[in-house]
Amino acid sequence: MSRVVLSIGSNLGDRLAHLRGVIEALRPGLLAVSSVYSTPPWGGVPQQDYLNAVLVAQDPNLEPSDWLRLGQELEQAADRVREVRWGARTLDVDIVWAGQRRRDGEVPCRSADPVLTLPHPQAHRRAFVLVPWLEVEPEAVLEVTAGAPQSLRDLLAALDATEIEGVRRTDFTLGWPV
Ligand code: A4P
Ligand code: MG
Repeated sequence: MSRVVLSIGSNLGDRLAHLRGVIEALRPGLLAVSSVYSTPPWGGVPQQDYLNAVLVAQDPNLEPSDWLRLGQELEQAADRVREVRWGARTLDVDIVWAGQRRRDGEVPCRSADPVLTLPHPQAHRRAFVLVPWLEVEPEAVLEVTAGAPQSLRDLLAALDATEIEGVRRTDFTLGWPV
């Protein structure tokens, strides 16, 4: 049993349709879906703006590695081609955070494995992740350093104001909850 926070993004082709495809595929396990944000490209590769959103999902049968595989299948279904790191893509699905449900509560997953690094090593530096995540989980915390949880609000406040201003909420809808 795991609960995950996913960041989804697209800046090639029918961007909104690519994001909506993820919602359709994950609908049974979705707990929350943020607004759709228009965001300038992060990472220094010149490319067109992205549409980004954050989802929270849960499934009794999926482990964090299953969510990664599912995300990669969705990327492939959107005809994603792996070219430049941080370059343009039809669909990017990143596991920002994962928690394992235990009898005594939920334990955040930590992993330095390059195949699945948790929490996502760039999440706290990215306004395009923090702004939509804050919208759906205002009380969430992220342990950038193990044992030192920080609120999303504090992490966001540490980013450059121009980067935060670049993340703009749109009127697009992803068809969730209906
Ligand atoms: N991987 C390890 N940990 C994770 C994780 N937590 N979630 C591995 C997802 N994947 C993870 O990813 C490379 C490898 O990372 C995978 O094999 C996976 O096993 P990739 O998707 O093949 O390559 P990539 O996406 O080009 O590289 P990278 O470093 O994952 O880039 P990101 O972090 O996905 O960033 N700007 C805006 N505004 N909005 C965006 O959505 N996205 C990116 C991509 C760059 N700039 C952006 C956006
Ligand atoms: Mg990725």
